[in-house]
Amino acid sequence: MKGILFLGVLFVIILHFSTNIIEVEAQSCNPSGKVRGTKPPPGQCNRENDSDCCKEGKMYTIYKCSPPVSSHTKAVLTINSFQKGGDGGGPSECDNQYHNDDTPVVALSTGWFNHESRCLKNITITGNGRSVVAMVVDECDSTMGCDSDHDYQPPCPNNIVDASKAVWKALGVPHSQWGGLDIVWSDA
Ligand SMILES: *[C@@H]1O[C@H](CO)[C@@H](O)[C@H](O)[C@H]1NC(C)=O
Ligand SMILES: CC(=O)N[C@H]1CO[C@H](CO)[C@@H](O)[C@@H]1O
Repeated sequence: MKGILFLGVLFVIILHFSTNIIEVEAQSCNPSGKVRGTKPPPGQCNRENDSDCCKEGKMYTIYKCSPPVSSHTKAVLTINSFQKGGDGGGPSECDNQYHNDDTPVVALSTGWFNHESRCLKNITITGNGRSVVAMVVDECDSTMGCDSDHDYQPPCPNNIVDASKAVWKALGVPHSQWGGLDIVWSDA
């Protein structure tokens, strides 16, 4: 009797772990490597609004993929300037233009940007109890960073919606809290 109970418990434990493993595998997006940080040359890496600058010798993980997209894909909302001279570096990849930060525009991590397939399309972002529609204009490059093309900023994590301040305003997030917010997004 005790033996059967023991086997039963063991079975449940094994089942628990094996379903966990399957779940992890379905969600998996493995790193594709690392880049080594180099010190930004003088005048490089715009620190506007606390942009992160690469640290010399630090290793940064890079990704070619993002987590699978669903109707409520979890992401982290960050802030970016898409204006000329802002912390976003060059013009947006989708249209080679700069964008006014008072318009709701975003950059997506490389996997979600998906080879420009979401370019100039809208996504719905839900966070802080509100929703906003924003247009995808750029890539937040998860595959490279710490070079002049990326203003000596680290590679993007693979789960980022990098948004203009208009998006933060529309979600009603107090200015002092702009920077990192758990959100969900979907194709609009
Ligand atoms: C995206 O949304 C904007 C503003 O709501 C709208 O003007 C534009 O037509 C939309 N674009 C697409 C591709 O749906
Ligand atoms: C993207 C963004 O919010 N940029 C802001 C950075 O900080 C300056 C000065 O406070 C603002 O003028 C920008 O709008």
